[in-house]
Amino acid sequence: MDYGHSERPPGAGALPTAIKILVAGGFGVGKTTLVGAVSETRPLRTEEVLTETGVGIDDLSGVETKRTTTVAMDFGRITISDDLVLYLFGTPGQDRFWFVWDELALGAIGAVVLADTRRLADCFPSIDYFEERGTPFLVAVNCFEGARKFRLDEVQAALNLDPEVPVLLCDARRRESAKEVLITLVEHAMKTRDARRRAE
Ligand SMILES: Nc1nc2c(ncn2[C@@H]2O[C@H](COP(=O)(O)OP(=O)(O)OP(=O)(O)O)[C@@H](O)[C@H]2O)c(=O)[nH]1
Ligand SMILES: [Mg+2]
Repeated sequence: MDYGHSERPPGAGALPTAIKILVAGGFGVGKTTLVGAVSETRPLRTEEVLTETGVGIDDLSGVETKRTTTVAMDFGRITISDDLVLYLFGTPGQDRFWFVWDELALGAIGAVVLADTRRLADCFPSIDYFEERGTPFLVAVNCFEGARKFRLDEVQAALNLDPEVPVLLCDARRRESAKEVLITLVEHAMKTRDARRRAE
């Protein structure tokens, strides 16, 4: 049966809004882990095994057990409510894959920048990228065991973030924690958009 564009079968409800979100940050901070933890579909991964070729290039300090790296992107989907579905795109963490970012960033309403406090500076390139493009983002500190615990205001100061950029702690392996990060980002992106509209 053809329901056309506006007519939908009884009980089908309105189509949910689909929102695109990027998950960025330095090498090995847990981007693939986060997308996998929240995704309700089997996440698409483009992992390649880390090989001898990467020795001296890929800095494995802190993630010595890491065996693979993302070469193109991670993709996952999460339904937040009846009217909101998030599509997640995890970026590759290594500098040599920067060319993928512009494609991935198209149409994204915001970005999660994952950070590891043992290697905080690794998220500077991601932060610069989103600041330059005016893409709303937040910083989520992925709490690896044994990582020095910083107060959130210390992270904010160390990264020289605008006060309105949300900074929160998360565990990228836990679905509820990752979901909270995503909801905070959507709220932040909406608030930023409204503020920009008012300023126009
Ligand atoms: N202990 C601990 N390990 C984690 C956590 N998050 C990720 N890991 C581990 O850290 C390693 C790196 O995780 P990935 O999710 O591959 O990181 P990534 O950011 O996608 O890495 P690239 O795509 O290579 O940049 C993996 O071995 C994970 O199992 C965490 O919160 N705690
Ligand atoms: Mg990855």
